[in-house]
Amino acid sequence: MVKHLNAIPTKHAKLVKWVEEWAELCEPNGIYWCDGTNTEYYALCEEMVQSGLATRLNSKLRPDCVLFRSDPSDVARVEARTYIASEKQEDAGPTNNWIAPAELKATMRELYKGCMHGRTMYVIPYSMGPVGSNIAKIGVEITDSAYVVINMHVMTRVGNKVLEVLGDDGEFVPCIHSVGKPLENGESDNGIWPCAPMEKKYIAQFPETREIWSYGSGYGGNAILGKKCLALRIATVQARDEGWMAEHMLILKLTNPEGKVKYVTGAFPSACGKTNLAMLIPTIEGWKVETVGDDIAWMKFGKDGRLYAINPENGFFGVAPGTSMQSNKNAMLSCRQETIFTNCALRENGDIWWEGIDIDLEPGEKLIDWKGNVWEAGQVDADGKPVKAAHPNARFSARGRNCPAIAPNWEDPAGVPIDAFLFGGRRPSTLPLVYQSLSWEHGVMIGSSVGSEVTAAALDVKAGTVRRDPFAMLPFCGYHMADYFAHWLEIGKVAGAKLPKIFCVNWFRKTADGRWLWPGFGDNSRVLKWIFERCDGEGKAQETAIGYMPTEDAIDRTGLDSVSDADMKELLALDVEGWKKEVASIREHYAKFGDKMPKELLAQLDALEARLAKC
Ligand code: O2Y
Ligand code: MN
Repeated sequence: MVKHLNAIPTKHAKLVKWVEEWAELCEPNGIYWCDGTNTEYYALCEEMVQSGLATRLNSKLRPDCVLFRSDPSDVARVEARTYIASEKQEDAGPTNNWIAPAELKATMRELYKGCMHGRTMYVIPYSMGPVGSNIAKIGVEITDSAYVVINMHVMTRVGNKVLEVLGDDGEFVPCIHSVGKPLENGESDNGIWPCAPMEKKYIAQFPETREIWSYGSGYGGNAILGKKCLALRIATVQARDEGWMAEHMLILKLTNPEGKVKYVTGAFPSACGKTNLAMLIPTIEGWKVETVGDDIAWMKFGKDGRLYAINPENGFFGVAPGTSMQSNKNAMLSCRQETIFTNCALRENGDIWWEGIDIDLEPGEKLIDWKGNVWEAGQVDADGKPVKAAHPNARFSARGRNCPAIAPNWEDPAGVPIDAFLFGGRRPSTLPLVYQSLSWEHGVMIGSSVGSEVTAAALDVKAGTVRRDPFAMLPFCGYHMADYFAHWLEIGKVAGAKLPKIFCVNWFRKTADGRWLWPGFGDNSRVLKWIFERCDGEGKAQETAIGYMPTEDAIDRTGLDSVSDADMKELLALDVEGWKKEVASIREHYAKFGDKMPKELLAQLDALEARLAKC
């Protein structure tokens, strides 16, 4: 019997039995129940600083901040090792990896045997969403990583207050995590956490039994299991079965100069600036954007028929490189204190640094790079390629409450009523700056065909190829993507529903010679203003083959000299020939989903094609 290192804080017999069974298998030194207090958080930070796993940053420049370095092979989510282990393969669909649950559990059980030797097993009761909210869900993560525990403190709501809501027999999503077997001669002694080789890493979701098993990685979404594993992969299945929505969406609060408020959510594939949009500082006089969430939205119908959204998270797991006071001042201020940095570079003055932070180094200043090596500006590798000081997927885990733009009601357990859904990707051509769907079903078609153009170099594909990422959910949907499209259509049929309006935005249009047509960042508030007006049945628009488009004078360009009349014309032009190619490309994308593809969406695509033929 593995000993408990502190008092068991719950009478939930099923939970205690589950924890003790896993302890028997994993054989840790002891079981520690996390209480979620600051004392616990800082004690774990100090322990990791003392053991060499973490570096404490300069307490004047970055109070209460720590820096971690991961194994160079453990730096991002591993989609190739992520599984939706439903009983039937057809329920996982063609876009998810699948192994039969019994087979996967048998394989993983072997890996978990004795995997926590020499380590503590932490038990983390956590709530996704404000504790006690009727939209929130409870999970319990078992992990052998103190780094994961402190990240769960930042990203979720942890501890005894969650156990109180859970009571003696409440429902929870069991989540088991281990970084992998320790080295033969004890823990790694090079200041990084261990991990398993790629072929032994598994990030497994069991949708029918609502379980998460993760082995072999200590990084981000692979290990902080409340985020992508519970709040998206498991929650999409719960949402489908219970009639709500779990989406990969930011949530922002938009206030006009008269003080009128609208709430907007937005789904964009990775690297399209979701966090930047959620924390935007408007360039138009009198408008305000406040942040409710930057990554995930859970939405349920209220009694008034509107969709109410909560941010299930408690913080931001933001990508560091490229973040600066220019690109995202609010994110920079969010991570000034109480922040966990991972795979960033360390300055001589005890501050962090990354590419694109827009902070000049002292002449000749040497950094410690994300691999722990000495680094100098201009350094190149043996092939003459620049060596990066921070890993491109380096992260900051910052608390929501430290964001200067956080909406005062961001933790409202009832959620916020959503007025508009935005979809977008990186599309240098064809898609206009913004347009509005003609109907809910048309909007679902727009969401289901979201994509970003990839560069030929990046993916070994033809330049201009669009990588489709429907609803920005490709790696995060816990069931067949076509059934998920059908769920979106079902939401549109709920009796008495007062649905958000749907818009497609594209901040990434370029001219034929490669110049950006739209400045983006704070100037995206000008597009948000038009969306706000459209939600009120105002805002100048014309009906076109692809949807409602702003007239050329509809977007407020006051004080925006960089976008000429000709640029605006190009940003809002209907490129009929480009759209005909787009229809063909969406048809190819839909074909991947076979017979399960909802007929309504195929009909929407046919209707779009017919409208374009008339142009
Ligand atoms: O590499 C990771 O584990 C992080 S991925 C991530 C982190 C924060 C928000 N979104 C994402 C994503 O991949 O969508
Ligand atoms: Mn995300």
